[in-house]
Amino acid sequence: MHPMMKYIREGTLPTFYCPGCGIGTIQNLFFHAIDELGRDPKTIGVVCGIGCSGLTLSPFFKADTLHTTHGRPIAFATGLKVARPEMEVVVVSGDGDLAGIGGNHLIHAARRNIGLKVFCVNNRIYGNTGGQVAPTTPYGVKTVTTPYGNPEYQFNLAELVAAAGSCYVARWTTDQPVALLNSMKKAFRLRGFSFVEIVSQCPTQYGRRVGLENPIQFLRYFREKSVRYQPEKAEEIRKNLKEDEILVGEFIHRERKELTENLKWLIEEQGGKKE
Ligand SMILES: Cc1ncc(C[n+]2csc(CCOP(=O)(O)OP(=O)(O)O)c2C)c(N)n1
Ligand SMILES: [Mg+2]
Repeated sequence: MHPMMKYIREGTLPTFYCPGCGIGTIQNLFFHAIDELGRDPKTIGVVCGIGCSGLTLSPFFKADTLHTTHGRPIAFATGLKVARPEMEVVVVSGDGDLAGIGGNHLIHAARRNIGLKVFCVNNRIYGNTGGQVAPTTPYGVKTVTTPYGNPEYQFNLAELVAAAGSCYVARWTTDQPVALLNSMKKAFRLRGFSFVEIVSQCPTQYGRRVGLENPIQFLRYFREKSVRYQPEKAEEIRKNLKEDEILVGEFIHRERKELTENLKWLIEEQGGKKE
């Protein structure tokens, strides 16, 4: 038996993903991350949104997985973390779910520094619903809803969440599995809000519209276009970054007191006091 099968809920394989989808790599890395950390799935609560990426861990992961509504996994996860602060609460969902309809929840969770581990699968499109434009779709790309090319500019998710106050922010593509695995593990070790943006290939809905319908070719594209972030050269790297290049690396790693710790202090230390 495959060593990761112990984490898979019976009857859920094979997955329903298109051939060459990046989500398989992400599932594999997630299971390796908890395995290497020796985590008991009973201590992890997973909250999922709607979309192909929203299904990364639900129904597959044999743990408490809460499948919620489109755009709302962070809101549900906030409730879970506040009610059960000892749980490690993980949110896995897509760019459309977390940054489109759910964008406000994302930035406020980062600002509050609630201890969620958010893994955002950014395939730059609404994949599940047939390839509509997302707030992460690059300028000029043709989608179902932008047949003449996207007239808008995309969000830089990692920088958005870093500016909002996240304790840990990293971005990798599915072509950097070891670095991505390490970032997932780091997110598990940290108490505060952690955000890992995973730029992933969607050969079916995104790739075929930009000439990357072959998944191998897609991964090669990620390799060629990835530029490694170095904090000591941040300004120079950002200045020289081309429109189509992908800045990858760890952008933020800082400690701040986490929201449920602040709430505990409020209840225990201040709860009995009255003005
Ligand atoms: C309130 C609501 N609006 C719209 C939808 C339709 N819908 C389902 S998934 C989705 C987009 C998902 O995109 P993303 O989060 O990027 O996931 P992907 O499928 O690309 O992995 C949309 C618009 C919905 N289910 N609920
Ligand atoms: Mg998407």
